[in-house]
Amino acid sequence: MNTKKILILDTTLREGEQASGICFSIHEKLELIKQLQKFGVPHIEIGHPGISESELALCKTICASVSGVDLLVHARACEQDVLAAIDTKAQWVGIWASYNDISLATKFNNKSRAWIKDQVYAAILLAKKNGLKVRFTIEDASRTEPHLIAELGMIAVQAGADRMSLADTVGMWHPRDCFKAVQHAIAQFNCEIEVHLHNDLGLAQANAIAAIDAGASVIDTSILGIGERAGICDLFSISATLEQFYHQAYHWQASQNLVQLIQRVGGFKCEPHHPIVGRHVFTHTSKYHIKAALNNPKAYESLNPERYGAVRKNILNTLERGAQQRFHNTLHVKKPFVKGASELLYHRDGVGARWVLMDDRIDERSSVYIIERIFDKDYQHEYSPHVDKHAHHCDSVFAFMGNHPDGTGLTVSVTFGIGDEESTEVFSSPASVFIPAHVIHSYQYVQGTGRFLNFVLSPNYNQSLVDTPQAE
Ligand code: HCA
Ligand code: CU
Repeated sequence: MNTKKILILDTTLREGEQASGICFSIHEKLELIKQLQKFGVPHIEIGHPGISESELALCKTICASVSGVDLLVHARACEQDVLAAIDTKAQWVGIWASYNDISLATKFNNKSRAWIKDQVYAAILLAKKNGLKVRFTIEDASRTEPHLIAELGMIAVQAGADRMSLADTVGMWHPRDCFKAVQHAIAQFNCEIEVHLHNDLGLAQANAIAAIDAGASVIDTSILGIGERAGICDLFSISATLEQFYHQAYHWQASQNLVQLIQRVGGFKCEPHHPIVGRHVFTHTSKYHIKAALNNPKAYESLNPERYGAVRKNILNTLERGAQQRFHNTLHVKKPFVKGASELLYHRDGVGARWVLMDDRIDERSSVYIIERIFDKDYQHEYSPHVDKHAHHCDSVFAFMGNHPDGTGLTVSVTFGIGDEESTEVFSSPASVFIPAHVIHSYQYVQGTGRFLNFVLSPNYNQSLVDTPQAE
């Protein structure tokens, strides 16, 4: 059995942010790092400082305020990106380049391999001269011929790279081929080997295990596997597997906090059947299973829920086929309530009454927040704005309905964006406005009577809020 230390490098903050619709604020990145550290992740990739001044500032702040974990920043093989990486004071820079024909044609404007080699050599040298540890990634390694991997890898080693990473950028490796590529790399490069594996075929973790068996010692993960397209290896599944088969240990009491946090700041839900951390993965449901598991849980369990801070449940599936029964068991009629703005960030009590129609207080199972504001008389003259600009991690909707039978009767304005990008539009009801996640917005009552409905795809309004620039 392999007893050497396998390092998890979590890249939720860089790769994870390349998942559709995800963009973390600085506070969220810091909170994610804190929780990842509690779980026992020793190495964290935090972002790509070369892409903009604001990204650089963000990485600098993180490096200045985080300790006890090795931080890595991502950089293309060019001077500008490496200088930005040096500026952040991170311990590690992850420099990357691709080298196969399709990359030359689509990413490098048909530049020559000699040119790429020069870029890589100079970038690594610059980073090393400035005291950084260097991971060099061969992007798209899975579609790169072995002799090309060897050629570019040797340049990186000669320039002083401390670790070589092979990326299955498009998620097409068979574990057998991944094994071979890592084996070659170990033989050729005489340094630590890392793997970055995309999950397009659902094989990311199988490839990770093949890579470890071939000698790789660093595995890239993200929380729940988020990343470009189908994402990469999931932190929890990999950690549990490393515990089970490779003598590693993690602090599972921190896992549910991580799940809650990524759901909130990522604006998505963990699948109930997600390995280790999903809410149904330690529940036995069929009669036969429950009976045996009551005798001895091992009858139907390979993993002990206690190890993962979870609780075993036996919930007999009494549902009969068809919706009737299902609704009967789960439907509860609850009372909405009137509530002032005091409970909401960025709000003040403006004109009109405000009802909470649904949230996690009305029904703890709710996945939506709905409020209604009723303008029962014309408030034109006493109007004062009652909501500042804000943004949610999730999509939301404004709906305006006037009191006339055809929905007319209410005039409002909606503002999107901030600074130079701000725009305001005044319009008459009936009107519905879809607000994508992360778009900064607010609305104002102008005149008339009617009602305003706000649907937010989160069970809790305050938790759905992104830290907006004005709020910092
Ligand atoms: C990217 C591609 C990458 C890089 C991996 C790495 C990949 O930059 O978006 O530098 O370790 O999958 O190849 O994520
Ligand atoms: Cu990637």
